[in-house]
Amino acid sequence: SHPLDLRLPTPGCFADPERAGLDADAVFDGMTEHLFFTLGKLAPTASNHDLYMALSYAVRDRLMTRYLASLEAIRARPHKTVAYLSAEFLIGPQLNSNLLNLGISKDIAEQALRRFRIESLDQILEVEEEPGLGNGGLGRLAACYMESLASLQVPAIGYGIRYEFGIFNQLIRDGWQVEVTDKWLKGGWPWELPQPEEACFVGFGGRTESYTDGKGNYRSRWIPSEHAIGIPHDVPVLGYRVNTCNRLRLWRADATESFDFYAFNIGDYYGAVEEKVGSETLSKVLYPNDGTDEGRRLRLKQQHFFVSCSLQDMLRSLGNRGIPIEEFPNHWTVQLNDTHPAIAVAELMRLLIDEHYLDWDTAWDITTRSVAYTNHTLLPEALEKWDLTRFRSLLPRHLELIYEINRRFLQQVRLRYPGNDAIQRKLSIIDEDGGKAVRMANLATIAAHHVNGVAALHSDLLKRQLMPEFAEIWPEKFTNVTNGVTPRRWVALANPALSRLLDEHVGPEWITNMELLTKLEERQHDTAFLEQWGATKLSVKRKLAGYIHRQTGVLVDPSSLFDVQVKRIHEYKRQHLNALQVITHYLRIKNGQAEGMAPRTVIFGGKAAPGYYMAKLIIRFINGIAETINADPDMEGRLRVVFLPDYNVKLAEQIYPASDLSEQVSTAGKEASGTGNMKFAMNGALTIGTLDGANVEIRERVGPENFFLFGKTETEIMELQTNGYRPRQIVETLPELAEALRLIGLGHFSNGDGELFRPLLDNLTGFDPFFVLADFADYLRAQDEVNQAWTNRKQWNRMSLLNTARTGFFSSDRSIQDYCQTIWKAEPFPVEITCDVP
Ligand code: GL7
Repeated sequence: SHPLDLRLPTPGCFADPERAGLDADAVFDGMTEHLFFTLGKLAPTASNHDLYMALSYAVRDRLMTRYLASLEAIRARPHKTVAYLSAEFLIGPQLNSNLLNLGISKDIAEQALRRFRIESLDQILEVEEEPGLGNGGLGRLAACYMESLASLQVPAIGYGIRYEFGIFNQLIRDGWQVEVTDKWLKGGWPWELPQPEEACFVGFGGRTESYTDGKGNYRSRWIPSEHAIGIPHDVPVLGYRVNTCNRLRLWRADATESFDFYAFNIGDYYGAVEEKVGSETLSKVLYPNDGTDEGRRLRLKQQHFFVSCSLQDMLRSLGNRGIPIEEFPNHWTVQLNDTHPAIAVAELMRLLIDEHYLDWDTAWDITTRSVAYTNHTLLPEALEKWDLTRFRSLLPRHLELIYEINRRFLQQVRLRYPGNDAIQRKLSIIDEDGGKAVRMANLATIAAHHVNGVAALHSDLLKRQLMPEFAEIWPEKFTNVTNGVTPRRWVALANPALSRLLDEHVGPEWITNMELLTKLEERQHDTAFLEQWGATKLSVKRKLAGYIHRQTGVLVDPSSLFDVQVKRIHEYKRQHLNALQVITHYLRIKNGQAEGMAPRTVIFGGKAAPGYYMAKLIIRFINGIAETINADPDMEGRLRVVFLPDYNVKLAEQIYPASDLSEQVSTAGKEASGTGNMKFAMNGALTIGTLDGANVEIRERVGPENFFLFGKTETEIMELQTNGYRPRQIVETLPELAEALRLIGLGHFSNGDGELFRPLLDNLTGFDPFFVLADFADYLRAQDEVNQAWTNRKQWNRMSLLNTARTGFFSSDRSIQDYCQTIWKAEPFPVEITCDVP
């Protein structure tokens, strides 16, 4: 047994890891102290969760010097800081990533853990709850960007919402998705630092009035009817092996007071309680929609809440440092992650004009020099529009400001296109067709100094299809920054086996310079190395096979081809296209036409928005197919289908490294970028995909011979749409498809219930809005190619190696460098720490 040792840890810099408190003894000491003092536990009775908490606190202690030094560096020598505004930050588990970025190896952590009788770090990582503060790609992108900003030593702050309940947990019951509340805070979350003294007030509702100020100026003021308080909860974001530790500032809403005493005195007790409850529910729950706008009033309230707090915080920090407000654009560059924070345009104008008494032109100049906007989707159902009446009732002053912004802008449009009423109607912030509404994308585009799409194709379509008139007025405003993902989480942490191989053959610098991976190409004909490459993949697949068995009871063969589609369930992402292909595969085996078909394990994962009926039916469909196929003795050793429940960051970290084939099969023109596609390719999976989003660039980089392309192009899809598309005719020409649809209609995958999947069948054979059937034959052809390639394993391993070697471009470090150079004009600012300062 080990006696308690109460020495304080000495966090420091990397020059001297011993003194920096990053060795096993120091980690053990830190854990011991936190177990005793912070958690009130004795080591012999500590649970794995206690030890997780203790290790997390010990690790967090070791971030503090860097975190405080980073904040102090900016205060002492102001540098331009990136403010990344996002309604979602899907940051994933924190412990392992902080260990990695600090430089506490798994071995050191395990030396410390063994003294608590824990053999492996994984046992402790397993109990960590991840904060699901995002839906999918958009939220995860924000998290990768925060990590890369810190690793590149760029001063940055992420601003968002600390939802009490994140994205729901998904259960599968009788093949259906069941949603369960995500109580991620229940065990205590050790990674946040609440800062109640930096709280901000936010108003809602009420009315505006005009008045004349002391200088005889005509002004407006807002008298809100309701308030909320935002309490910052800060999460340190450490860069990889650097001193920069930025801050993710998440706002939690609190009621302004425990009682409205006036209402209380006049006897309206319930009215008083209502305000309290109303403001407390503001940050209660994340809306579980991925790329669909529901126009809910509470969501607009959430948006205004976190945006207002964040802008007030930025202005206050200038004030604290004695920097004049006119300098705002030199100190802050404000990035709007989609239109969710677009109310920032009006709120910044309001703060500058109403609360800091600037004139319109100065305020507009400051706003437009600070704000930039990233568009993440072209889908019309995702473009946020707020009903005008509702908007006015919640944000009356903002609506006045938006009218004035619009009036001035439309005047410019009028001068440029005299008499062109159609253009004015299209560009106006106010939608006048049907019920009047505020179009947030137009507001963001008019104010932003840059508007960017998230992949080359998407940015091009944004300019040519969604906003051609804006692009004509401001050609220089529109630009592209192709998305990226952080190699720390998605390669180093998720795939230690591959990382060791890369360290050995490329050198450990790949982790901050992914372009170095091209060095792997030297090995592409080295038989022994290719075998090692394949063996590494197999070892990771064994781990996933174990997980699949534990979770679903299905036994899968690790040497079979792991064919994977994990992402939110959406019709445009076409999980049903993949499912139909599985049925064809099944039928070929059944009909004795499967000679030469390699054993496959088809893996699906993803959540459906709770109100998205068709997506939920697709989940039921996949589970129905899985049940039928996995129970059929003829399929034994040949075909397995798995739906892994509750796809999240933690599960993703297990899946990407264990995949052979990455399914990226969206209808061309619909997926803005995709980022899972990048994680797969980096980890050596080959892609079967359409020319959509970043698939286009992935294919260009890995080489067309190392990518299984199929499907209609965006242009061809558009042509089909205009010339009239008849899916039923396609069925008539494709017997395998007809047979698959017939079986579904007979209830073959639903225990004889022929009605269950009727809506799906009707959708596909009626309108087929996402052109599933139009791409089906070509998809089968590409799947046959996959099968062919897989049978020559050496060749496959070579293609896999080239995918890893050539996807360095998709590191979020590259994306962030792009943003810094073309949009933010922000630069690295290394933080120095002297070792002897505790
Ligand atoms: C998304 C896109 O759908 C996705 O293709 C993209 O990779 C991601 C990040 O840029 O943004 N847009 C969107 O509204 N959601 C996305 O995930 C929800």
